Amino acid sequence: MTQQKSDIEQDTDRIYQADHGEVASFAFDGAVARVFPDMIKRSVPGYAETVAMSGVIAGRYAQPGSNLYDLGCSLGAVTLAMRHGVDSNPELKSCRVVGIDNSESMLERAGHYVALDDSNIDVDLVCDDICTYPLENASVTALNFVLQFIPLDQRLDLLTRIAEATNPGGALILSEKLCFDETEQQLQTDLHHDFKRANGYSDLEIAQKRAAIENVLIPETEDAHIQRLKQAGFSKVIRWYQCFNFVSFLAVK
Ligand code: GEK
Repeated sequence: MTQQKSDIEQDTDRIYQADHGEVASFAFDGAVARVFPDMIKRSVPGYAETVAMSGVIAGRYAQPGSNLYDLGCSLGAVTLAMRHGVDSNPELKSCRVVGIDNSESMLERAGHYVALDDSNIDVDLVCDDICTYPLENASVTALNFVLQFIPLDQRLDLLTRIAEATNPGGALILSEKLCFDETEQQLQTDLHHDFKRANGYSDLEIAQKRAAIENVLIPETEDAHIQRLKQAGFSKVIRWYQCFNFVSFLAVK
């Protein structure tokens, strides 16, 4: 069946516009999936660059016949960026891109975007928990703005499984919200809120989203990330990008 663009109409994010009184914890449900492209673009500084460069990085580190994983793929923006990062290289046409997310609402919409996309590289979308899904023969894995939602005590195990599944010379792209020491934290938080205000969010929306996400998204420092990536089995880690309090690392096995 041909997919129509109208199947995937997106809304402007107004989830926290009205006063919620008691704000419920944030969840990746149908309402969030429907506004997700607008929400992430207006909330995560540097999101568009991170997606686009994930495709560029995939083009450099992909290996023939291997899997490229997008863990916590949401609507598949990075899945498709990685697909197009490799599809012009004939040596990489045997690669497979696998997008995994445990939100059915997200994956359903991701399926529409993949169906509308045109490329000779296979894409599989899997609804599963990235903490248990078996990974193998990976050359590039993207974990973009997802580790921050995984319980702290499961993060090393996940990164170790990714490193073990990664072929020598393969890479992990890890993008996260960071936390900082006290002085820098205030400055970075102010800049992040300025960014959200500049994108049309009101102070009420910013405050309610913050309350909803407080116990769900747990950021860590840059040092904690770099140390754990090395402990997990990656030999070289660089910060290739930062925009305010959002960062992206490239970890090579
Ligand atoms: C992007 N990477 O567009 N297993 C599978 N999926 C999970 C799990 C889990 N245990 N925990 C959370 N998720 C995307 C953006 S969004 C980031 C990623 C954000 C999924 C969750 O369902 C959601 O789709 C995604 O991780 C996080 O570059 O909204 O800030």
